[in-house]
Amino acid sequence: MAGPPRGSDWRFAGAVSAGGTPPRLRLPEIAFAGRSNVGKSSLINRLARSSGLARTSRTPGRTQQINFFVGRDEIVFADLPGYGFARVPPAVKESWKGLVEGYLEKREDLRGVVVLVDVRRGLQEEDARLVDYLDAVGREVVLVATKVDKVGRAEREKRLGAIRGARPGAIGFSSTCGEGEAALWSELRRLVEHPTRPGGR
Ligand SMILES: Nc1nc2c(ncn2[C@@H]2O[C@H](COP(=O)(O)OP(=O)(O)OP(=O)(O)O)[C@@H](O)[C@H]2O)c(=O)[nH]1
Ligand SMILES: [Mg+2]
Repeated sequence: MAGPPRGSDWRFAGAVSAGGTPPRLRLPEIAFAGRSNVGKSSLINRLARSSGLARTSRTPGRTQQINFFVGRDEIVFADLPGYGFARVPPAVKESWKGLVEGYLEKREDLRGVVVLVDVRRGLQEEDARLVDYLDAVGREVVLVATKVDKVGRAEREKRLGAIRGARPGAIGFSSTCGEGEAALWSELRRLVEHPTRPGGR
């Protein structure tokens, strides 16, 4: 990558719902996962410098599909549906699991998964379970603690310290002010240019 793709370098490249087939893009891919409303789509828009690329919303759990975005025919971002929202019927939970686990296990060009947590909440049970699962299936994980603009400096350092105790190298991020953007891009560049198993076969 010469530099991060920006703005009009990006395009929507399709979506997949439970039971469907994801688009074949044949480019190094990074997925973004985390609780509903944690800020996955906002982070994608920030990294892409394209405000309307991924749809953001105040209503958690609206999207039950994986959306794919291509940046300059060099990299793909996959926006995964969020988990952890209250009052979902078991059938929806099952279809989420089937869609996301099938994707995470089988997607050939997947180079790594950015797992987002809210800096104020840290790693909750479902987040820790996802990270353990990704470690177990051999996927690279980049942990991002987002919405750091919502807490003061002292509080932020304390919370980031706790999160880094569980996952050294976790990146503090804000989609609002752009903190952590360069650090995250440099991790993504590493995953794209120096792939490890299983994405880099
Ligand atoms: N202050 C602040 N607000 C944020 C940040 N990131 C996201 N938000 C807000 O949090 C809400 C949810 O953001 P989304 O990006 O839609 O979250 P999501 O993880 O994609 O949610 P789902 O697609 O439902 O799983 C929106 O109101 C965003 O504006 C951030 O870094 N700082
Ligand atoms: Mg979203």
